[in-house]
Amino acid sequence: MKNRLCELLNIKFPIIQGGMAWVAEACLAAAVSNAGGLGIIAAGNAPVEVVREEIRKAKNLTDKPFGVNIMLMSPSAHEVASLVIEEGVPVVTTGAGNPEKYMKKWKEAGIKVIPVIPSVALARRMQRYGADAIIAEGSEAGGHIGELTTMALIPQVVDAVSIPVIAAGGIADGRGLAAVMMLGACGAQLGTRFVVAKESLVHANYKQRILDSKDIDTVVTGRSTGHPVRSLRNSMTRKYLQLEEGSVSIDELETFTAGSLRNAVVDGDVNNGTVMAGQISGLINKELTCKEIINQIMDQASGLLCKFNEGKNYE
Ligand code: TUI
Repeated sequence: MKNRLCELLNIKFPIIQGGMAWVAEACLAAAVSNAGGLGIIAAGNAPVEVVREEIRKAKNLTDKPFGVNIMLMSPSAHEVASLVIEEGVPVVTTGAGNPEKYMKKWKEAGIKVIPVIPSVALARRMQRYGADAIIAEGSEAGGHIGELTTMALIPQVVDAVSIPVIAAGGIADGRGLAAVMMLGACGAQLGTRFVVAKESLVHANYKQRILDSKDIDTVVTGRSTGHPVRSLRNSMTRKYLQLEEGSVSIDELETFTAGSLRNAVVDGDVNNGTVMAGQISGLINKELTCKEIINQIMDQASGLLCKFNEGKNYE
């Protein structure tokens, strides 16, 4: 299944690990890259020096390519945008905003630029600004989301651009990868699946909440603020939704969630913290190594895609 995405990124399998704030640090990213996918370090809201340390750590843990995700709403986004050039990071993904003001300098530095986008308009715009590929993320995803589902978004984006499209949102196994490839994607980005990897350093309570969750356990908060976020339902989301129904200001809502992702990921407070996770959480029922996750996905997807090629898909 080596395709033009694998060639572009110099990786073995078309699987990218999501750039999840607080979760996607050097150990997880290196494990994914060592298993043949593309590992990603998430800068999140971290100060630039913390991100630099993680990049250097990843360089010691893998000789394979890895990327850095820049969360564009972060106060340190601007500095991290220069850091990736200084550190010679081969791939940059971006989220939660439009990265066009940085794209020229990243391209000049030889970085492969892959923005995450929630709509056709933004996909077209990113291609015009020189993106090497795009990640089209459906609203099944955890964290900050757009409006469209993966099923509706992917084929429309695929028809609108000529660069490789990577699908994200709602994918956790080989059936998901095969399905998005049928929609025209060249690969998949997985977040929630890699949160529950052996190499993932998130608190055991966070992993357990995902392992225990079922299909309808995620909820979207923050629609009224313009920054909708999907996470597992808990006392934090219940209180937030109550506040959101009342006449609380956006500032107050944002203050209410400040630090809450860290509380869940680092301290394991899965009741009062924000447990960001996608709708596919209910499918995840075992902690596996990154290598096991990637090998299982590739075996399952290639089996399905071969069967389809042989015309046995209706059996
Ligand atoms: O970025 C994500 N997922 C995230 S970021 C995050 S940290 C955060 N926490 C609270 C509020 C906001 C962020 C947690 N999860 N996924 C990629 C993604 N990007 N989803 C949607 C977008 C997006 C949205 C708007 C990309 C571009 C965009 O452009 C708007 C514009 O400026 O034109």
